Amino acid sequence: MRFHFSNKLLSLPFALLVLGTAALSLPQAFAQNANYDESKVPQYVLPDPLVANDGSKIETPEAWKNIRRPEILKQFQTEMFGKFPEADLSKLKFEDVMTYDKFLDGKATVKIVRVYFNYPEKAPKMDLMLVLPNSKKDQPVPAFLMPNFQGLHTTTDDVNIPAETFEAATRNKGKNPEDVRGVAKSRWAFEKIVDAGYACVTVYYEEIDPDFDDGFKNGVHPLFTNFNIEDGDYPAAISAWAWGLSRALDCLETRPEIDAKKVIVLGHSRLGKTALWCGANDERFAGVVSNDSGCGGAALSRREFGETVKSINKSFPHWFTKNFRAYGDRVNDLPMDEHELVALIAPRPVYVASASEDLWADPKGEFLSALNADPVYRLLGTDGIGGVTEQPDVDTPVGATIRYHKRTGKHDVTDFDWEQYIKFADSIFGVER
Ligand code: GTR
Repeated sequence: MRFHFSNKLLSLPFALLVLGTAALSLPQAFAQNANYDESKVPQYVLPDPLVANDGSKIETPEAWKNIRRPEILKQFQTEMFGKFPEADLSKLKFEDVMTYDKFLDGKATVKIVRVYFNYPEKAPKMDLMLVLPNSKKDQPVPAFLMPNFQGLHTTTDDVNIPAETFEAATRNKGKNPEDVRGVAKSRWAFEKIVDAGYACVTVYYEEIDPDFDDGFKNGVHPLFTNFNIEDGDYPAAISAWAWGLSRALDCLETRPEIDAKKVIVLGHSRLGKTALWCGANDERFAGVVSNDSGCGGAALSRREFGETVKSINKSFPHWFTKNFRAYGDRVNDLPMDEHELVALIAPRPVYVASASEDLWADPKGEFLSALNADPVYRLLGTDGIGGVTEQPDVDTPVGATIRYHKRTGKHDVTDFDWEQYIKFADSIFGVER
């Protein structure tokens, strides 16, 4: 980056601002200069999920299913995330790698199952870590599927969990794998999950597609042979990660330990965007949880509060399609907005969660997406967001088939979040406690 200063411009505050900003990463600089003032949110009109492209009203579940849902799905594919490729299931192979039945002082068994996407080629592959409740041995259990950010062994201090997936970790380059063992453990409430009778399945997301802009050459992208990288709707990184999670479900469908009709896909932050997109495309998932997914996830693009379409495309060009970049200065021209991403999950239960200090992800915009998906959920015969009309106070979960909370605190996944997701799963699967 080069700066040209005229003498007139080079005032001390300006120079400090430029130097200060130059020392920051691109996302940090955007975050510092973003709008966090509710009174500056522009006027906007949301696209109506129940009005078809030709202007006709969608009044029946059949019309939603056959006309409107495909239209909205196509808008997200074309303008935002890219296509969601079909899988060549004949190329998938699953291999048991490890079983360890003394996890959590014997409360749980960890199984690691390797998924080859393109067998007999050994790469790319991903390792799924299944944390299974020993109290439910010999019976299939419902599961949360949640990708992790830094490798399987960062979810726990237990040295029996191998650090192999670390190799793929672009985030961890140059570090000793053991130095990051357990660094993310506060995000993984394994004990609460297995105590409640659920399994938790995780995969290191960069095994599916490394998270940097390499022109879509690495990860699973070489398998997307039916698509042209130059096309504006080429499946970008979020589509690739979501596609990988669908392949994880393919694998879980073969596992006697898991009730694959009862899998909830859950993700935090960029992986919350991924969970929403995965659940929108893959209707086998019984429910979806978006934890602090923000811009490109649950937050409405038109609010331009916190992270914006313009800044996210500059910071992370590889997450979205080329077509999405054109909307940076004209979000109102997007044919869709993020409430319709939530609506694509209908009638299946969805949970949108925010954190009070996570203004970058626009908690209010996340809530408004959940709220504005309600008409679709109601048309499909569910109780939608359960009559909620206002964003609730902190730490007050609300809703019905669509749920929402704003937890006190920062951008993170905490025990409070997990307690709500377990209750959400209980309600979906009819578990009484
Ligand atoms: C931020 C990005 C967000 C969110 C987050 C994350 O830098 O701006 O959209 O995805 O990263 O995934 O941790």
